[in-house]
Amino acid sequence: MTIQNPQVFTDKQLQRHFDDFGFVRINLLNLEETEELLNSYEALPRPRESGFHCTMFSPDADLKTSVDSIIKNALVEKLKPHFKQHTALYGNFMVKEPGEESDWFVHQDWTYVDEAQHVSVAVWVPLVDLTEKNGVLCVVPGSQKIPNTVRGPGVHDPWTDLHQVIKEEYHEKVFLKAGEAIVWHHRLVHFSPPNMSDEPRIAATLICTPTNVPVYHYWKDPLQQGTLARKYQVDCRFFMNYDIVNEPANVPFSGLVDSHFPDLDLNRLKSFSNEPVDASFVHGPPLTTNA
Ligand SMILES: O=C(O)CCC(=O)C(=O)O
Repeated sequence: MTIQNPQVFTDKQLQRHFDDFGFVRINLLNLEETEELLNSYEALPRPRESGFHCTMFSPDADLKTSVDSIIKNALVEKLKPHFKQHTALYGNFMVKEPGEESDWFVHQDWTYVDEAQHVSVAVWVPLVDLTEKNGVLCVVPGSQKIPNTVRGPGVHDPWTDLHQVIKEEYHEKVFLKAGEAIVWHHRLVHFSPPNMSDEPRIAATLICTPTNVPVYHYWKDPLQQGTLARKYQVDCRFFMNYDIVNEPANVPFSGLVDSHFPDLDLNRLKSFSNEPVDASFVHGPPLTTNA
């Protein structure tokens, strides 16, 4: 399959970094804006939870809808100067409470668009400084170049055999400051270790897709053999009501798609990196200042 590399960013330097490594860093929110978003999170009527939790996995559609509008209000205008033509799909808070159970696994995000032609991104903004102790975000630079374009609940993960080596050594830690954003390609492999500090590590995230391009969700029935995934056309409302486990309902079915992709080994993964990657490698400071 030929994969196009459409432009996401207005800034050429950002775009080049994104094409090479699959992510960029942007100074997005100032101190006041960061605090305001943190206060909005604290004020939410939500259950007490432990480990890693995020609002998009909540069964409470009202909570998800409130979070979506809080995050869009905080981030959309700030992102406008950076994006050529991306729009916000939905927002979500991702939280690591202190403790071992807040570990979050090595993965790529779901597919949101037809990736043969389009690129979708996650904008992830920690509301506290990231440290070695509190669950820093870790990425595998260049991994977005691996063209497994059908991803979603139940779809086989071709990275399974590499999870351990990625966690132990083959990654880069991205020490973002509170209010700074990382924007990653949805195929970028990433994870975050547990939060072993005494305070929750709270982040806001916004999924963005190219304007006027259909949004899809792939779902594979875990009880069914084979590699066929079901494809649905969805929108923001879908994600406010989705429970992830059950088959998507009340959205147009767009057909069956083969999700097969061969399992990866470390040599294949390394061939996609532009530079040696190890756990001590850190990219420089953010590439832009506040817009
Ligand atoms: O919040 C985190 O630590 C991990 C975020 C993540 O994996 C995601 O947004 O897909």
